Amino acid sequence: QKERVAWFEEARLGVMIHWSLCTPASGRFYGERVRNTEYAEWLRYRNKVQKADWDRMAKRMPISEKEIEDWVIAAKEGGFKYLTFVTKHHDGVAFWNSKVSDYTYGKLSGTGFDVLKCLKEKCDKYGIVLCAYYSQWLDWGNPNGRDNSWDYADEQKPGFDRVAAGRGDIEAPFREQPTAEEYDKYWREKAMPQVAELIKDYGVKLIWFDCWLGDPVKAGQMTEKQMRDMLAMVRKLDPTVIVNTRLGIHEVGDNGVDFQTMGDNEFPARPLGHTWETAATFNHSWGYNRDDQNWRPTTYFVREIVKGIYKGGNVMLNIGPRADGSIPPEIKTRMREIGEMIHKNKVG
Ligand code: JFZ
Repeated sequence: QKERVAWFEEARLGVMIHWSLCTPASGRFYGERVRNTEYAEWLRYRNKVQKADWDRMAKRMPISEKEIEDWVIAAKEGGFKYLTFVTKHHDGVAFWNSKVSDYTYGKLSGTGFDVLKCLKEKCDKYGIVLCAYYSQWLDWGNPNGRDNSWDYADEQKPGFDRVAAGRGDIEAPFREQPTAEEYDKYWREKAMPQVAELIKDYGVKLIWFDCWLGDPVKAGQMTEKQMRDMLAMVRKLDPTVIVNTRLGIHEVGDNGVDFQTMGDNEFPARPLGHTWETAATFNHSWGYNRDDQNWRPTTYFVREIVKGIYKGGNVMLNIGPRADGSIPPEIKTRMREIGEMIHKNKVG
């Protein structure tokens, strides 16, 4: 396990890229802001966006090799060593041509474009390590996934209100959560085989799983067996691939995962005795949100990086590109300035 994380500890700095179907909406649906959060990537859930409306977003996000190369160049110039791309967020849409599920950007956009394949080529070209964020717990696009009470509502249930549904105001109990069997079907038939594809077909070196902190088993999110089976599969496919605690397993070390994911912008008071990483955004939302223009200054991030390294951890900064794939200028400037401060002074 120590050997497995050596490259990651040495790398120290990473970038994350959230570019998913939320980007064309950029924090609003029919003029209404994303409800009760600044996280633009939660729009589908918060505003109860119906599947047909959501899927159409893919046609409003054209991208080419050039923008993807720009992501990697921005990482390189900033002195970042690895790049964690959101391959599937909570909405369930995969950004590679998955053979497991055709709920992909390539199919929905009609372009057939394999974003991850292109990104892999660019990362190889510039010597950046490709890593994958994968939302294993949540998948709002899968009928067996959790928490989608609006697309899969049971209209036969007493009290169902079609007008409220049209407004996007339907909540459970009009659709129960999937049964344990149904959810397990999602886990075995989509989540596990897709993660396998990421490792086998794209050679990603890190799987950045995602669920809320706390105990996922007690919270009824995933079973111990599901999480352990996922980990065992990753280990078997490629023993050099590393995994974070947001798989739902909090133990770091030989019997557990490889590093701890801290809360957003959170640093431990003292070194933890194991590998860890803090992920942070330049503003607040992870996906591009036109209503979130609270950009923190470059000096703030340089301080975060120094603090992170001083406490023995990694720092990963997030880019939320716009629908056309371009990096917002506010982020571009900050990344370049970070690179200048660190590398001109020969710190890294
Ligand atoms: C999760 C996602 O829900 C979010 O959309 C984004 O992708 C982010 C990187 O990960 O959000 C979280 C999950 C857990 C914490 C913070 C944000 N946490 O425990 O501090």
